[in-house]
Formats: sequence, C-alpha cells, structure tokens
Amino acid sequence: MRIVVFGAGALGSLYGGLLSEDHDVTLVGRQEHVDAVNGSGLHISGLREGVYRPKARTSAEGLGIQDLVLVTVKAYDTRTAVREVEAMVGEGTAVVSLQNGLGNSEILGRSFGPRVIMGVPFMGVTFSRPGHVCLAGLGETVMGSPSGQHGLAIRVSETLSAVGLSTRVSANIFPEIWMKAIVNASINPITALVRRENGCICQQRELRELSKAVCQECTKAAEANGIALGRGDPFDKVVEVARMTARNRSSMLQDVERGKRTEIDAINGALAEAGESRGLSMPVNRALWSLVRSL
Ligand code: KPL
Repeated sequence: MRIVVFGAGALGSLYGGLLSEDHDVTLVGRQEHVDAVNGSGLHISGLREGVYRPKARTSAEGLGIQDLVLVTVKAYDTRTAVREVEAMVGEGTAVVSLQNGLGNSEILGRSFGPRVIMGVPFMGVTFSRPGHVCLAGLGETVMGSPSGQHGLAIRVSETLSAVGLSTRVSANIFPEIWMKAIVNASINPITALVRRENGCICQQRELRELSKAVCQECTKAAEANGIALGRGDPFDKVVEVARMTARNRSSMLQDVERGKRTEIDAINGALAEAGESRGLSMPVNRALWSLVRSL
C-alpha cells in the first residue's frame, strides 16, 4: 500500500515506522526530522526497538494519490492540513485521523466525507530528538467511521494490526473520541504544569484528586451532550492510561518543554465549551485551560 503520514511527530513517526516494514510509507514532517530519517533511518526505542526506513520529506506536494493518509498533525493544524491532504485523496483512499481533542472529525468530514476513519490511540510516545522516538506505553488504537463505513474501518484496522499495533473497531466512534479527550484533559495539562511524567497522576494524592475533578466535570459535559461513555467510571480509564504510560511525558508536556503551541484549546477548552453550551459550569477545566495558555 502507498501510505503517507501527514504531520510526522512522535506518534505519526511511530505508526509510519512500523507500517514501513510492509508498505511504501512516506513521512511528511519538519526539516530536521526529515533529514535525520533520510540519513540514518527512524530509530524507535522502548517497546518496539529498531531502525525503520520510511521515506521522509517536508511537503506532500507531488506525492499523488495514496491508499492511506494518516493525519497526525496537532488539532490546531487540521484545517490547514486539509488543503495538502486533498491532493492525495482518490476514490479508494482512507483518510485516518490519529489526533487528540474534539473537532477533527467534523473538519475532515467536511472535505473527505465517507473516506474519513477516526483512530483513537492510547500510546505513550516521546519525540526524543530528530530521527528518534521512544515508545513508553503501547495501548490499543480504537478505529471507527463517523459516517458508518464500517468495512473501511475494518480494512484500516487490519492494516495496522498486521504490523503489531493492537486495534479494535467500534461501531460508534464518538464516545471513544470523547473518552480519549477526557483522558487527555485529565492527564496532559496537569503533567505539563508540574513538568512530570504521566505516572504522577497515580502517585501523588493531590494530583490524582485534581485529575478526578477534571474527569468528573468532563463526564457531566459528555452526558449533557448526549454522549454515552459506557459503563464504569471514566476516571478508572484515566488511571489505567496514566499507569500504562507512567514513564511517558504527555504530548502537552513535550510541547511546553519545546516551546511549542499546545492542544489545550482542542482538549480542555473544547470540553469546557461543550459543557458550558449546555448550561454547566466547568471551573476546573477553565482554570487548567487558563494556566496552560499562560505558559
Ligand atoms: O495521548 C496521550 C498524550 O500524551 O497526548 C497519552 C495517552 C496521555 C499518553 O501520554
């Protein structure tokens, strides 16, 4: 298959690297990363140790129609990504979002309709330096089609499973997208503010209580928006992910440390808006949103 990873940071490079074992993969990313990957390969350390050989470039121009386009840009770049991705999408292309936050499905859906598959990854991946990523937590990737193209979601999921990425297909992907956003809202800003690995959420009582308060607010926002998160306490999922990725630095902490813009608007900001639009007050999410934005 011809596969492009559009926005190859930590997560995109991991997927692209593993897929390059079986497929013709091109990573589209930043200059220094592209130079390092083309020069001495993509080095994955941690749980899937190895040197992988995807191609890499800084623009998608001229790549032509692909079988699979993995969209891994930050949520605030999804709108801009659409313009470059468009030239790679034909009749048989699947456009797969592997992003954080709320709103990506709607933006991609407006341009690519039934071709869009949403992927919800629970991974702890760190961008160590150009050409190097470290996999510290390997969870499942839940896949689903927002427009009911279940067969396409199954085909994409089989492609990922074949290279050792554990996947599950969901017939109703929206609760999964919300659940992941809630997990990110309850882990990422706290770890970014205290500058610690995800495990701190389970290890320190004060941080665990703060995380639980965020999660409870978000759960109410989901209910008020008609999103059925399923049985069980969503905070159990937060704790499970924090444990599984305990040694990982959240993507938001990595962004803050590298002086990059964070995804706080698409995570706590979007959840706060979703709750407030239904008349709920979301003070804990708003406080974290203000603090991270002030960084
Ligand atoms: O998605 C993540 C992120 O950091 O953005 C988790 C799963 C919390 C892993 O760090």
